Amino acid sequence: MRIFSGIQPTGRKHLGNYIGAIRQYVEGQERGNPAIYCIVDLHAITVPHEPAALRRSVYDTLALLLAAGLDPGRSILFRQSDVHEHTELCWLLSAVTAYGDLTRMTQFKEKSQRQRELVSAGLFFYPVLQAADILAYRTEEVPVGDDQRQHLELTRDIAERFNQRFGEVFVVPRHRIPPVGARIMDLQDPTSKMSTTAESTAGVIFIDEEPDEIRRKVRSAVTDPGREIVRRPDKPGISNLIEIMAVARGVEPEQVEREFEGRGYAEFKQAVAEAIVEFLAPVRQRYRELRGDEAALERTLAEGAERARAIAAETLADVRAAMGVGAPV
Ligand code: AQP
Repeated sequence: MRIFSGIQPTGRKHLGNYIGAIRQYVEGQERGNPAIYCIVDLHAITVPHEPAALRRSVYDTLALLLAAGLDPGRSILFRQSDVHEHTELCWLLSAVTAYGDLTRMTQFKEKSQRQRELVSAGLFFYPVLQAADILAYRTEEVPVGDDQRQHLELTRDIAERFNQRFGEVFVVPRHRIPPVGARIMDLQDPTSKMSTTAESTAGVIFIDEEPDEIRRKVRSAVTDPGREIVRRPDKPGISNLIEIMAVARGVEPEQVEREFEGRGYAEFKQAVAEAIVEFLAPVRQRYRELRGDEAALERTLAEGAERARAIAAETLADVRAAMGVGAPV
């Protein structure tokens, strides 16, 4: 079962990225699957960015993936812009992408509204490049958080439309969204997802956050009226903390609810904070060790790109042939 997923090199990664996505990447690898993980710098330039910071962020993200447990000996880790097949495939797929479908993408609507500067055409085209990333590897399973559900549906539609029109070239992939922790919410606004581009970082826990800062942020997390520690639609703050704690401790959310039945919010929050600190400590430690050696990180990316290119180039040759593009082979 081939697995593929992409992660943006945008700023510091947060607990939502870790629980919703990165944790699943490692599980995919541990299940013994051929897994490919791509740091999508070409997606990151769809919003205003600083060139030098983008370069550094690629290394930050790779160091984090390695610290979380990805092993370049077992999984392919590479930088998107090193494999040109992604951008070519993006253009070829545009021929079977419905403009109307792109206009319905909620992520574009949200992000374009928040943009103070230029709303780039790249931001609009983002899901087509994402489809190219996934389809280039004939991926079967895509581990992602819940916010990527709609983009994944579009990828499937594009693959199906292409296969119908030009013959069976693509595998139609399916998403893998975790049953618990698929949408970690902002601690200050538990009706919005924890996000890199949140207006304030007060409700965002970063993976490399100092333990005392984690404690402070969890202590001031918004909770709900009432006293019960249960997951319920009218208790988004407490529900979010229960899910976070369940994942951090590796137990079911029901177990957390049972343990804290009849106990107060303050005591619960303190326990949640300690669970997060413990959960992130080994990653934070390894991240610090790995981040310093940029030459080693660059070597890992270069090796990964070579292996990725070999797979993507084969798919591209089939796509070009099926579409009648380029010289006959
Ligand atoms: N809050 C979240 N809960 C669970 N999973 C999440 N993901 C993102 N936020 C949450 C998942 O993380 C993976 C990588 O996301 P990305 O490459 O889009 O990274 P990002 O842009 O830095 O993350 P954000 O926070 O999602 O940024 P904004 O909000 O600015 O777009 C994906 O699999 C995603 O589902």
